[in-house]
Amino acid sequence: MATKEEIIARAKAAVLDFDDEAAEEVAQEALDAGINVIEIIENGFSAALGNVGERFESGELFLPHLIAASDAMGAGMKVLAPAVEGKIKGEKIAKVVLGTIEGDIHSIGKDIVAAMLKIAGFEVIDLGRDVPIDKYLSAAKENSADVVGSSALMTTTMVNQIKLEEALNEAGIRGQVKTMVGGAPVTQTWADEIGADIYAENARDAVSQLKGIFAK
Ligand code: B12
Repeated sequence: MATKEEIIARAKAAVLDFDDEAAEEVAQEALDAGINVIEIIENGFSAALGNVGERFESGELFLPHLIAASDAMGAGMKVLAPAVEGKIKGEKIAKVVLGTIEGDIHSIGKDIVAAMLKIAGFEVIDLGRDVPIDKYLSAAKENSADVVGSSALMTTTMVNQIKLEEALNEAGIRGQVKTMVGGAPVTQTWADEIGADIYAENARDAVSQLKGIFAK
């Protein structure tokens, strides 16, 4: 049987090779071998995608490569999804409404945050990507959410996180929820500037900050 390190290395390779089938296979093998899904996501798929992103930025790779790499990661994540869901038992720590902000279709980071929060015992209402501000509002109200989280991957869409703050205020529910922002261009300074309650750098940080607030 392959070791954990070998499986993680193959998960990385599947994304770097843009190979959906290999990603599915290695995800299944990771499950069969009882490897922690967090490790395969963070150290395998996500690490490889980070590498593809850097090579895209340096001009070595192009947009079709990015799409193919994120598709491969998506294929692997689909296989891991039931394991993530399976970990969700018992009483939830808090309810988190989460989505990628209006105008932005980058979903990979948000999906990782959603998966890690679920694993940690939070209920996550995942609204998907390119989420209209109104949809955050109705989901927050309907679910009596404790947290409204938004992801933005572009400098052109992070401004919509301001709209979300304003809309929650106008709807009179800003006081009942904590707002959480994240995504590559988002910083603590940005969160402070727009009045968001929580900024987290990555999924692990998001879990630990929310646990700090809600897990008593
Ligand atoms: C993959 C990718 C894509 C994929 C997205 C696939 C998908 N389903 O998500 C595709 C190919 C579709 C794509 C499209 C585009 N992309 Co693109 N893309 C990327 C890339 C390479 C990686 C993003 C990623 O997934 N990273 C991996 C994840 C794991 O990291 P992450 O998202 O940062 O998430 C982590 C943290 O940020 C945090 N986090 C994330 N969300 C949240 C939310 C909360 C609440 C919290 C607490 C934490 C948190 O936790 C996550 C896990 O640890 C980045 C470059 C980069 N280095 O960021 C460009 C990048 C974001 N894209 C960019 C652009 C311009 C585009 C396009 C406009 C390209 C085009 N010309 O068509 C379109 C976007 C169209 C649109 N309307 O949205 C630019 C944005 C520039 C800017 N203005 O800021 C970047 C920076 C590349 C570049 N340098 O030019 N892209």
